[in-house]
Amino acid sequence: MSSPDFRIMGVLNVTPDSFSDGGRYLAAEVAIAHGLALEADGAAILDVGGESTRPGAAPVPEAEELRRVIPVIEGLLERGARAQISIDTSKAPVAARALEAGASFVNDVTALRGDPDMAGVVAAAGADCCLMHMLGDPRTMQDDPRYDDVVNDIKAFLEERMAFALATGIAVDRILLDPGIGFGKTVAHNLELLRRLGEFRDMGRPVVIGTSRKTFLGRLTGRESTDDRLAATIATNVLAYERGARVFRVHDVAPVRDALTVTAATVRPPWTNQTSTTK
Ligand code: HH2
Repeated sequence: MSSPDFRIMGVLNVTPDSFSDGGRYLAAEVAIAHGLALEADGAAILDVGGESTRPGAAPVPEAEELRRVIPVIEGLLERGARAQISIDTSKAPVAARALEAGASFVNDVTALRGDPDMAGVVAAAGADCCLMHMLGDPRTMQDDPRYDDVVNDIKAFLEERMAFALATGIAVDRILLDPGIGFGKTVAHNLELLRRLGEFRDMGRPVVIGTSRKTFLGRLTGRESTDDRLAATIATNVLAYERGARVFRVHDVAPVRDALTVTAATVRPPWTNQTSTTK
């Protein structure tokens, strides 16, 4: 197998109310074991989050968020996790503690707007940083979202956020960009973003995509349960790879990894078989 040109970011939610897996990994021990399993399945990044961002989610106090995520990061590293640890937070003190504990990636769904100290924390640590688009905030974002042109509007937002990040001392090669599927978007907006995802590749930074189990997939397929949205999740990730995304934030790492491995081998010529002659 040739080395992949994509990375899978496994979702490790340590929250009682995440939209698809809330509560399952609340106990640190269980979360650590799940993180190690995601790594064994092929996650190159583990995205540890202690505050749900689902539509209508209630904010979590800093002390509670720290209590949820720090033992999980420490435990993962104590058990020898080699995946890059990402902290999914919009609070600078939570990011700072997580980076001290061994995380090296900050996934801030507010794109450095939620906490005035966040950019400085990321810059000082030299951490990777995903800038994601969201319209409004999680409590209001699905109330009638509107755009002039969803792709151009989001590209302009990400350009502005990238300029801000650079101005505060974050190195350009630490920045990743994410159009924020489901964050203030209708089904039609999400589909247009996926269809035109190649336009984000032109911005010159790796594109992150997070469609995993999301509501628009349930709306399209009629699958009410988030557990039944794997096929739809795979379809969108394969498509996103083909259109240039290179980091895939998913709950179901193993099947998405297989799908992307085959997609990458097909799209990236030439594939040479170093190990066997099977069909
Ligand atoms: N989606 C969610 C959370 N964080 N980060 C990035 N960069 N991109 C995304 O699309 C994204 C994200 C929402 O999914 P989930 O973590 O499963 O749910 P919750 O926010 O309820 O914990």
